[in-house]
Amino acid sequence: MRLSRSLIPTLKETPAEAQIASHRLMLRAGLVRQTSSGIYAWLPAGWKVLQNISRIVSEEQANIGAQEMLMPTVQSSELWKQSGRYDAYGPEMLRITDRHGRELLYGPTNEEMLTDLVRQSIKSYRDLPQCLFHIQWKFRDEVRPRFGVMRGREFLMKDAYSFDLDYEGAVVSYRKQMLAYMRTFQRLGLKAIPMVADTGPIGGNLSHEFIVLAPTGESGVFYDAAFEDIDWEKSNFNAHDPADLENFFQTATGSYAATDEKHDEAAWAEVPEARRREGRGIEVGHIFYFGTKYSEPMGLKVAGQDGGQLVPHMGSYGVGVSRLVGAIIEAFHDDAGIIWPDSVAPFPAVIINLKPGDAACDAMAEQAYAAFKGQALLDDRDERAGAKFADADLMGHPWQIVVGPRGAKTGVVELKRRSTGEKVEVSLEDALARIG
Ligand code: P5A
Repeated sequence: MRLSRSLIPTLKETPAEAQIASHRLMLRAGLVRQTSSGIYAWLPAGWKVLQNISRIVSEEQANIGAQEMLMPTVQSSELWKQSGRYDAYGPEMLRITDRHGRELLYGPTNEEMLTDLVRQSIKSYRDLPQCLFHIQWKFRDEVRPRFGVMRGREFLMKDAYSFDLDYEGAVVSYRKQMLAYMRTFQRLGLKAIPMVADTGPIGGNLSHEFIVLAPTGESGVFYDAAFEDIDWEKSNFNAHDPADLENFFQTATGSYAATDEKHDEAAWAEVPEARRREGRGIEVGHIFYFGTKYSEPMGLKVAGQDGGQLVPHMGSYGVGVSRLVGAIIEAFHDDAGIIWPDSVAPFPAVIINLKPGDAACDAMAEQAYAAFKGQALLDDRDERAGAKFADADLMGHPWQIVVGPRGAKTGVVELKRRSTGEKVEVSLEDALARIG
């Protein structure tokens, strides 16, 4: 993308309405703009980040055998009346009436809709287990939308739903999702800790929240430092071997970790003092086992092996995809701006042409740009060098390739790594090879 021709409206001044670093930086780096309270447009660079996160989430879901699909945002009230949640959900649900006077709603979650779809097609125990997910916009009319995309009214969620024959099967599905979550957050560069949680309007009796540590987080957290050292991406837990899954689950939930709502002083006292950590955190995921809470009232049944009928046990598993953009920025920024982890950066590199119009600089910058096949950002604006450097740091590209008149003559660029600030003068070929 050529910056001179792009809608990436960076801001020098700090927007007054933004209270936390990630919200300020998302506005300043031109990632999003608010269109109504708690509702955001994702501008080109922001949309790329959201897609990168979605791709990682989706790959790790596939890795545990979940199937991707897409359900609509608008739902009929009928299914919610069957489950009993239409009235219970209250003012957080955005209710709509169509021209025929039918009651519709903008989905805050999809337990009912998927239970209905499975009920239409699954008739036998042989068809289970099933696990399906989609990445789709949700709407919740939050009383107090705040902190930008962290607590929005419209937000992007990955929601998965599992259907098993019995409790034992559902526990395996639940643990697989937990493993997928630990791998997902690690690939995003985040240390997330699973904590026992309340189930709220989703319901059920087993639930974990995944909390990323950040001083601006909405939840107070207490945890054992044992969590800090586990490398989930590299640890070889096999999601398809139940014994190994059990082993994983013990590792993930065996040490003390709780949000302030669930904090237990007696259990905390047993954690050796040197390992006790207290802080604040952001809830980036939440998983639930709720048995037959939806399958029973909605009449989802399958024929069992012995001729009888079985009511499937279900769970649902959410990741706050748009909230993650904010959480990642909370974890990775400095005074100058965002520091994107390579896995989610909107562009792997920015090529800064210090002197557009200079034939040698233009030729070298274009050569570098062409090597990225349109995936990098080319700063070809007619701006001062200082402004370009400041914007590159603000936008947080992992690498900066600086092309200036002196180097352009000798085939040398300056390569800067945003995360360390390290700068080296190398040939363009070497720079491209290092970025990989
Ligand atoms: C699980 C999947 C559910 O809705 N049903 C389907 C279950 N769980 S949840 O905890 O209510 O939401 C899942 C994750 O979505 C994110 N989230 C939000 N992100 C931005 N703005 C909001 N207003 C918002 N509400 C929820 C959180 O990351 C949460 O863990």
